[in-house]
Amino acid sequence: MKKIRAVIFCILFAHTTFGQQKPNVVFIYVDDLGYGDLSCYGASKIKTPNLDMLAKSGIQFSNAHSTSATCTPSRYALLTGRYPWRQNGTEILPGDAKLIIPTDKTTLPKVFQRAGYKTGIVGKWHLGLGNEVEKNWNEEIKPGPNEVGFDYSFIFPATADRVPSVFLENHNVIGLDSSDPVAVNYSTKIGNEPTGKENPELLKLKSSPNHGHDNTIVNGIGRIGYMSGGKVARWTDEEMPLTFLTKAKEFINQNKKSPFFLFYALTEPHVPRMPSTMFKGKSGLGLRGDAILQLDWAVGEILAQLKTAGIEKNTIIIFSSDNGPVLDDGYMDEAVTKLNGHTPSGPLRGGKYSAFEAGTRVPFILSWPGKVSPSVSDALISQIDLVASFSKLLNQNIPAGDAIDSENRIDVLLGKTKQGRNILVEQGGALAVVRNEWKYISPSKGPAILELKGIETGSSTTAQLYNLKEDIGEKSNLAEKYPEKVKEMTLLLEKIKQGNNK
Ligand code: NG6
Ligand code: CA
Repeated sequence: MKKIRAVIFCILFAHTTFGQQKPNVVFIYVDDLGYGDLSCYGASKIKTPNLDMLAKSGIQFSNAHSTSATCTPSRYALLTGRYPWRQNGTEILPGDAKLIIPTDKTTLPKVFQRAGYKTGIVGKWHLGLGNEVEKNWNEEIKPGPNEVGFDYSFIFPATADRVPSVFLENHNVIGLDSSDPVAVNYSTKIGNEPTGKENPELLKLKSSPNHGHDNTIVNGIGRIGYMSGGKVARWTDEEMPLTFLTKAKEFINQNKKSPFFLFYALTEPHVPRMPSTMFKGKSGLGLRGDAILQLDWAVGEILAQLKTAGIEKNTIIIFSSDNGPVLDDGYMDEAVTKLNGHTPSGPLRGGKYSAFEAGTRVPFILSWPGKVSPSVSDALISQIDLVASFSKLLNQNIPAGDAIDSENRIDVLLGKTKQGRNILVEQGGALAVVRNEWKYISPSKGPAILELKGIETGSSTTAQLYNLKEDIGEKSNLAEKYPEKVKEMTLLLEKIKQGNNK
């Protein structure tokens, strides 16, 4: 009898929490989009109607963060629930790197798998593939996304500006031709194809001086790293949005009857910005602005697809970015010259690569039609919290020692409370820790300004202390005024580094 009662309770509980079925989750992750890049976040020189609509129908967060100001560490943290600086080798990876996510630990997609979901990733990966740097790209490559929790994967290995410029579906490069094998090298030139350095006249998008991006030319664009072979396999940048969108839509359609988790990782507006014809010139802000219009369009297409599949009411959509904005990140694409007064960082200081707020404070929108009421939330929240939060929502236990930095904040995510984290570590060149309104940036040796990119890194050999409540632009360093606070925050950061934060 007791058992029957428990079963009935479980059914009722599941019913009230989820309605008919567990909700699908689509996580849309864009690349290098800044806090001020969307019109719903205050941009006036660019209009992003689809994201504005998503924000209006859901919760728009004003204090949400990636863990880091670059891609690989942010993605590592999002998937593992561990701060990336706890593990060596989590910095920006080359395109031939080996997998850095452990295959035997809890990951975000594994949480969904354990709860009976079908899981898929479509888009940018940048977390390494296989067990070796020197690998044969013409054979099965594993471990990779499929071994860390994704039932289905359609990815490119690293960044759009790094070779190999090919897609992989599950374990294989798409479009392989045994008579033209793919080879990759990050230290010496291979094959006899032109490079951006030797033949700059062949480039349709010029590389910025002194940034690199002048190795093998693929589709008229100089890349980081050398590749040879795979002529048929190579991507066309202008087609990439449609390629990823089509795969994402297929995944949604194929899994519409079972709950699914889709990680849709767009490359926009990361360099090289080479949007498809229908967006070129449309923003008036150069190719970076056009790429933002393109990603907004892709979001609209996903919303439409969910509607067509009849599952829009039972799908949680989360939209965010892996790090803050940069204008010149290696190509002369008019991002700087046609900025036209647009402010990618909004009111924040810094940008991509920076320990100042613009490095990690990013757009973050969650919508769940009918379940989550529209609102804005200033709760402090991190992408690292998704592992613990979805574990809670789906009643999954996290084995001891896994996802140690992830906090269950599902009530914040679903708008039931605005009481978010009290403490968060942010990673630029330096580590910073935030507690309530205080932010402390630890002393570090890196350059204060990345001259080529025009970004303030937040690095300084002396301590910095800011009051984010009064000074969101981090203009006034209060370290000398409040030495006790500096001491307290220094100790706090040390404690978290030692793993004593729980
Ligand atoms: C940098 C690249 C930059 C970009 C970045 C990765 C140079 C000079 N710059 O090293 O162009 O690719 O790495 O961006 O090589 S991220 O968003 O994937 O972290
Ligand atoms: Ca990025």
